Parts: sequence; structure tokens; C-alpha cells
Amino acid sequence: MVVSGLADGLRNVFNKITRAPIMSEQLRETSLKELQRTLIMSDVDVKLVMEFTNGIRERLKTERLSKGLSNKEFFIKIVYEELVALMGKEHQPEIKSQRILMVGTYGHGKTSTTAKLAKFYTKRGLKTVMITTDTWRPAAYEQLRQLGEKIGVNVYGEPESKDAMKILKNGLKKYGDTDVIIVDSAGRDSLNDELITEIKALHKELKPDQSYLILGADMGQTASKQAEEFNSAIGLTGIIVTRMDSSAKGGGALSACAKAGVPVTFLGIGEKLEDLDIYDPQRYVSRLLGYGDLPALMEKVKEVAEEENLNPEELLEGEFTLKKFYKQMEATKKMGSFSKILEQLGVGNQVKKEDIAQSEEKMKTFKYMMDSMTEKELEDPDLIDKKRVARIAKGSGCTPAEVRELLKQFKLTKKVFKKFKGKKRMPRNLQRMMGKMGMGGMGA
Ligand SMILES: Nc1nc2c(ncn2[C@@H]2O[C@H](COP(=O)(O)OP(=O)(O)O)[C@@H](O)[C@H]2O)c(=O)[nH]1
Ligand SMILES: [Mg+2]
Repeated sequence: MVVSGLADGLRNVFNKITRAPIMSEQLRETSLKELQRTLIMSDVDVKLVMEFTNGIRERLKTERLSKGLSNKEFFIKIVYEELVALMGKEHQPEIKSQRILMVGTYGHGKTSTTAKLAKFYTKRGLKTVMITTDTWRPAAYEQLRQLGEKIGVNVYGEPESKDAMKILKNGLKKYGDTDVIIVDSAGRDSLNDELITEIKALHKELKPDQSYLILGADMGQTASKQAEEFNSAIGLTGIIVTRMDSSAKGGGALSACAKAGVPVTFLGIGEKLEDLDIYDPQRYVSRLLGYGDLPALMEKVKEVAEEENLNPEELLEGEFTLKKFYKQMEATKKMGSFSKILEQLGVGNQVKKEDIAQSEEKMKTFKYMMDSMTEKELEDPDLIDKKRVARIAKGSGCTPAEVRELLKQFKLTKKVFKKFKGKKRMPRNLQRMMGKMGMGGMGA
């Protein structure tokens, strides 16, 4: 997908946030202003842009900071989610027999997209035929015939005929029982009464399962007007936005379609027949931001935050034992992978890879040692004298020095926890602090 002004603008905003020491109110406001400017420049409707930033402000006010996320990360998460929402919903094409009517004005890629879709369904094992009812363009039939030849798909047309309805009827007579029937209709320079009458008649005859409007990304926000007009004429089931690879107004077109209430189903992303993407706003936004698999990463962030499920209050209850110490370390380890994810996003603290590897190694040996301890020792490590250290070392295949290190780490951590004990409310960032503490202590 083309790196448009939208992509550059968004990346700039995110980079500024990443580089800033903290997420100040000022940074938040300048970021929101920058986002507005960038979206408007990409031809997103001003009203939509205002709703977008107001939505972000509202969420920042009302939503609790997610577990384990810093203010910066939280901000970026919300901006990302709102951008995705602005661009509409994900499409899941049904891979089954169906009739598709392609409509639109001239030159937006109706004919090429007809062939792209034919290739799409053929590849998925469905027998497909293309029928062209374009009696307006002299070479319409020839264009489709050549495309059909390339992908081995039958094409029906009557190059000499001027009667679109008749062509459709004949085509259906011949190919009516084909799994997927795609009808490429004629366009006009603009949507006029004549075109509406024609596509209404074709629509009535074909009874399509899908009626797709083909729009070039260069339409930007004016896409919504055409979407509304075609929609009220024949009831669209979807829009295919083409030339996403060569227009900076793609964001405007996509948000306009979402606003018009007609789902975007596919994207044309090039001139070749395989240049067709199933529409997925998450993927689109991720690409804009330059994060290849941001949705996957966000999913991981969520998972880690949930899995972590570490309740600091619970850790503080009663005596701080080795078991609790281990639980805290495990959380720390997850924090490690969490930091790694955020680092990939470009927003996390820089955690050195060696630190993570080292701490994971340590976690393993700590675990072996703890497995060699008795329940009593785990509950009350003060019991562990020199003799017991030797026994634990032998049992776990570690050195006595390593066992002593574990006990030392434990005592240090216990001390910190004692400080918090009795305090009703934990500092919000205790988990992060514990994470850092654990990482630092173990990695050093
Ligand atoms: N770069 C790019 N060009 C496209 C895309 N879709 C169609 N085109 C080009 O747009 C031009 C018009 O396409 P065509 O299918 O004939 O449009 P129609 O008049 O709506 O049938 C052709 O040169 C296509 O190769 C796309 O997604 N990306
Ligand atoms: Mg055409």
C-alpha cells in the first residue's frame, strides 16, 4: 500500500510521543491537533475528524488506564483503536455460490476488479464466469475476454449488441448454473438517470447476492456521495475501493464509505490481478503506521495483561514467602515479554534482549532450587541454614552460591514489600516497579 501523507503524518505523531519523556497534557493536545491535520489533509471529512478526536478525549477521560500500560502506551492504543473504528468494519467474504453485480462510473476499475474477484473465487475452488453488459465502451468485451483468458475463466459478452438486458439474459441462459457469476456493468461519466434505470433493470434480472460499487481511492471523501446515491438506487451490499496503492486519499474514501453505512469489502491495491485485499481496517491502519502486524501485537498485549493477573494486594497479604516471590518473578518475566512487544511497537521501555534471556535463565534455576525445597522452607526461608543450602544446591544441580543468591534476592524483595504493607492503596505503578526491580536485580 502506498505510503501516503496519512501514513507519514501518523508516524510522525507516534514518533514524537515515543521520543517524549512523558505523556504530558501538552503532548496529548499537540498530538491530537497533528492527528486532525493529518486526517484532514488525507481528505477525511472534517466532521468525522472532530468526532474522532473527541472520541479519543472522551475515552482518555473515562477509561481506566489498562493494566500494565503506561500513559503513552494507553494513548497510542486508544488512537489506534479509534483510527480502526473510523475506517469501518472488517469484511469476511463468503466462499460459496453467489451472483455479484459490479456497478460504478467510468474508470474506477470495475472491469479489472471483476477479473480480480473471478480469480479470487476460482482460487478458492468455485467455478466462476464473468458476464459483461457494457455496451458503451467499444472494447469492453475484448478487455474482459483477455483478462478471462489470463485466469482461465469463461467470459460471456456480445460485442455487437447494444442491449444490456438481453446480454445478461443470454449469459444467464448459458452460464446460469455456474457457482459464481460476476456481472460487469457499463459505467457513465457520472451517475445519471439513464445509468440508474439500466442498473436497476440488471439488478432485477440478476437478483444478485452482492451488489458492489467500485470506487477509486482518489475520490476521497466525495466517495460518500456516490455511495449514498448508488445505495438508494439498488441497495449496495458493499464497496470496493481501488487504487489504494496510488492515491493519498484512501483514508478519506474508506472513512467516507464507513460514514455512508456501506461496508468496504475489498481493496484494489495494484494493477495486477492478484492485487486485491479483503478489507480489514486493522491491517490497513497497521500498515499506515508501519507496524506490520500491529493487531497481532495488540492481541498479545491484551493477553499478557490478562495472564499477568497479578494482584499486588494479594502479594502483600500475610507473610511474604518464597512462593510469592516466585509468583512476582513470573509476572516480571511476563513483563519482560510485554516490554518486548511494546518495544516492537516503538513505545516501550528499551529492554535489553540479554536482560530478558538472562532473567529467563535465572528463573529456571530459581525454579529448580525451589523444587528442591520443602514446604516449610518455602513458607519460611529463614529456616534455610548452611546445611540446607548444600542440600538444595545438590538437589537442584546448582551451586550453593546460587542458592544464596536466590535467598538474597528474596530478602531484598521482601524488604520492599514490607514498605508497602499496611498502606491501603498501592501505587498504581507498583507492578511496573516490581517488574523493573526484578529485571534489574536478576539481570545485573
Ligand atoms: N494502480 C491501480 N490501478 C488500478 C486498480 N484497479 C484498476 N486500476 C486501473 O484503472 C484503470 C481503469 O480500470 P478499468 O477496470 O478499465 O475501469 P472501469 O472503467 O471501471 O471498468 C486501468 O488502467 C486499471 O489497470 C488498482 O487497484 N490500482
Ligand atoms: Mg469497464
